[in-house]
Amino acid sequence: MARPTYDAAALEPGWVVASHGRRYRVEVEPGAEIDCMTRGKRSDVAVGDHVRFARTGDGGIIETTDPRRTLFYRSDANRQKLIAANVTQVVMVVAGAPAFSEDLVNRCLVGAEHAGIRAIIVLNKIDLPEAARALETLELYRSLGYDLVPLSAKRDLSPLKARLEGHTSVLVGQSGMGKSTIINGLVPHAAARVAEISIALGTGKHTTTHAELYHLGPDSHIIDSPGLQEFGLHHLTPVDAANAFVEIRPLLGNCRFRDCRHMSEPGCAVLDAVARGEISKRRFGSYRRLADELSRKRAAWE
Ligand SMILES: Nc1nc2c(ncn2[C@@H]2O[C@H](COP(=O)(O)OP(=O)(O)O)[C@@H](O)[C@H]2O)c(=O)[nH]1
Ligand SMILES: [Mg+2]
Ligand SMILES: [Zn+2]
Repeated sequence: MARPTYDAAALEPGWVVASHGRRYRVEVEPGAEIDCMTRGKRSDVAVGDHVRFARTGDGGIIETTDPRRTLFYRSDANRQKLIAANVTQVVMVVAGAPAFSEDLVNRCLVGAEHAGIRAIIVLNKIDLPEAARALETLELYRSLGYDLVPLSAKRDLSPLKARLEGHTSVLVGQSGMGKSTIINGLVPHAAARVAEISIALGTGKHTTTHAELYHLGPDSHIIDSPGLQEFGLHHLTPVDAANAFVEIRPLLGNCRFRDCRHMSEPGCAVLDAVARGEISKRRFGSYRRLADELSRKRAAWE
């Protein structure tokens, strides 16, 4: 095994509180942050990671990452795209306008289930007339056991505040849903900090082009992430996908064929539940599209 090029005893511990590409802000103690890089092409460090870094003048080089409690990430055919490490809760933010993609909601939920992270859904902008239809759509998720929190970030964030207590949460969603508005409502001076970090990490614009962690209290933290257009799940098998749909999971093992794909097989417990109306057609459609995509991906590999 190659020996590390660093002196482990000289490394300092820190907490990654902002990331953009391979540039990171690492908190060494409350209020004290250092700009760090990774070595070479390494980019497997995420906001929320506890790391060990070597000082280099006024900056640092991240050498190791401590074992993670959780890792929330997406993936395409080529690579993983880390979103946040060590979070205990994914907060999916949607709104009535602009319209949100239900498939994207399902994919985020699947990603969270697969990573073993609790997920809740915030319906923002309930002050808009379009909220009524969105709420109707989302009742399905409440019936599946997901906590659904309707609110207006511009008026009152207290319904969400209670749910953030004691958690490290990551806000995810399409752009325009109100993630930054939520952060600005929760964290005083957040907007100023985004601007400051954008300059430090060289992102240039004052928009959420990087992920960033804010402290809400001693045990409560929240991570803002860049807007999502898609949520690739190439790290899952079709069986993983079935297990990540909370209403399909308990039926697995009840199908006639052990390797049932729940597509058109006779004696399929999942298809029977769909026919009886116990599993929603919308959710099953989402599962099918995902499982289809994942099995085509595997076929291409074989
Ligand atoms: N009517 C209404 N508009 C909101 C609310 N929250 C955010 N917005 C608006 O939605 C737009 C997108 O918000 P932003 O926080 O930038 O979304 P992000 O892309 O998810 O970070 C902005 O014009 C906000 O002013 C809300 O509760 N009600
Ligand atoms: Mg934003
Ligand atoms: Zn089946």
